[in-house]
Amino acid sequence: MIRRYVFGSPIETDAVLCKPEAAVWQEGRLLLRDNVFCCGLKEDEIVYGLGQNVRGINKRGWIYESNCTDDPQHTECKTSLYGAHNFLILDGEKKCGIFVDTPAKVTFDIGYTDYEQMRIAPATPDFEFYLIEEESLDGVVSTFRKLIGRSFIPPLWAFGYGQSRWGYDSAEGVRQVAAGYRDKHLPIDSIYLDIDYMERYKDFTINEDTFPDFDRLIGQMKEQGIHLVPIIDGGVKKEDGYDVYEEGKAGGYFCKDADGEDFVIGVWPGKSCLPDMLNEEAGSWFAHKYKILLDKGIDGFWNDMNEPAIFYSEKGLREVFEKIDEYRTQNLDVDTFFAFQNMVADISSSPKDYGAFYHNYKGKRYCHKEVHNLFGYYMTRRASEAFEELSPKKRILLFSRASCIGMHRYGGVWQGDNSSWWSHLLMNIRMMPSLNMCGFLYTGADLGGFGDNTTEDLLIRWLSFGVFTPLMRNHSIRGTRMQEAYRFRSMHLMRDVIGVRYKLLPYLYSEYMKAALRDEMMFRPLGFVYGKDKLARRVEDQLMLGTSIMIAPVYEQNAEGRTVYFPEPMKLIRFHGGEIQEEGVYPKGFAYVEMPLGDVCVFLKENRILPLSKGGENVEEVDFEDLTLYCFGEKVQPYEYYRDDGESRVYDLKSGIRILTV
Ligand code: MIG
Repeated sequence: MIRRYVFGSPIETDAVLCKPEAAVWQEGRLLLRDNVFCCGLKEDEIVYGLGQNVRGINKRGWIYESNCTDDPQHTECKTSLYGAHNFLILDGEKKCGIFVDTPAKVTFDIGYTDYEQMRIAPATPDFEFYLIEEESLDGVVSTFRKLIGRSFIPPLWAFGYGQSRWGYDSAEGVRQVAAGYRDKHLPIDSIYLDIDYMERYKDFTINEDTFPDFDRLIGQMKEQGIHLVPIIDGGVKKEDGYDVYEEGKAGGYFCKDADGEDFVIGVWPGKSCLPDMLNEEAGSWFAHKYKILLDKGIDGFWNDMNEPAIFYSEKGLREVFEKIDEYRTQNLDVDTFFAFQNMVADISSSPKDYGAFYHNYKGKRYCHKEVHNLFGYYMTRRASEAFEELSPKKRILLFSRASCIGMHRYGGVWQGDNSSWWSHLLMNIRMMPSLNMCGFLYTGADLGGFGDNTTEDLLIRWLSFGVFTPLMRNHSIRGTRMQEAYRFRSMHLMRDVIGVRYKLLPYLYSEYMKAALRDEMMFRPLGFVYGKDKLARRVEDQLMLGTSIMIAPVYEQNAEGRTVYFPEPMKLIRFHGGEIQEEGVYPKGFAYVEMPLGDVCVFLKENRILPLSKGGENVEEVDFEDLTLYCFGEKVQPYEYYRDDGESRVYDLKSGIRILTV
């Protein structure tokens, strides 16, 4: 059951495709006071959702904000990351979903001020509010997902392993990475190009000095079964003679300040302008520039800096310099020193700047701050819509850093600038189901960690979880320890682990596609499946993956195994040294399971089938028909195995699904 309420005059986000008729607000469990929705939370009530955010799968006990933010310090004290995902689920006696549809900020106080209270506060009085009630948690999710439309479907090759780094600054460097993998028989399907490939960070250009003959590089990679995936940034360098800038200026495609002048910000290339992604004409103009790369044979992109990140605005910078001059002559004391210091530190992505430029969206002018959360969404949507036209037959890989519900139809998300910390591996695990609820199925984190130096064991453990995430990409920031798999002493373990991905691929793709086409989750918290089991509901570090298996990754330094909670009897399937070992059945309850570095363990449910392939060194090599079916139990249920060509844009559950039996 869905109820839709309209408050004030909301700005359309296009998050919901088919809107039920609006109802008149009636107080039930939720009370509305001064634009704040409040309700009590029962002692054992769990609150799920909010997509990409800090902290647990159960969001209770903290305060969150939906406010797309470029902040690379993903610490527990934060309240938002790159996405604005305003959907949550109350798992009390009744199961109830809540979606606040607005492009502006919303604050979710989920038992932070008072553990027994939830308060949802939209920043403006104009928004739509959806209440969903269903029998089960899965039911709430699928009703919500039907409302917001089918999730993005990437090409099959995008389920392969990818290597990335900010700092592959020449074609030669990229060739070395490819050779590093291929020579050592480490499986790989893609190499990502960060801003290094561009000429002075200009979108849709290629640095001719460091990447001469780019077309040849793409061809050489293709021959080795590797896709190159370039980055595209949200800001366009302001430079006379640069065709993208000139066209954007002439066409009036950039966001304007209050005086109607192009709003100038500083990002990677220095002074830049922001295409008005929300505007259909401007956004589509920008999106058609991807054709320059598509024409070269590129078939995947990642959209970055689209919160949008702003290092500084021209005006903000001027003000800071003026203020600094004032401070120069002062005796900086406890008040003035920190004010002085913060003034420079707070110059980036400042609320002041977000309030200083405008969009032309659906025929109206809006200040950016009113529609802030739509920028990354629309950048990605416009690109995706252009791809349908430019590549009608072939799917194109696309994922974004900033997002908002609605964008899930057009692309995936990566989880942004995490760090090489064990706690961020755990955060990656927890974010998967939360994002799935909100429609984001194609997602993953920077494996090994983006910021700070990784370690061999952290990378192996992170890859051992990454083998399950649809986006499986190792990425890191320049200046840190290199983290390509071939650089480590235990390269053979990396090979084993990455190899597991390719054995799992038929199952993963099948589960992904069923989740997408049926509006379901691929990763579920245990409480979704074992809702009556009090212990299962509290598990925050194990996940159900599809219909057949549970996973319980190791996320602690020096651990040689871990305690696993079994909500029902399950059989351990262990990937070890390139082999697949069937081990014992664990009864319901807790058990310590040995998981030495390099082993990947999955736990198979009774009477379910896990199909595994023989693997391969890239997706193309995997034989999706030559499967071994693993199972145990007396009444093994048939497995719905989904397959398609992995490339065309026609999806059909009926013709795609085949029943596997033992
Ligand atoms: O502000 O392009 O999240 O993945 O390597 C840094 C450089 C800009 C942020 C992305 C990261 C990428 C980096 N970018």
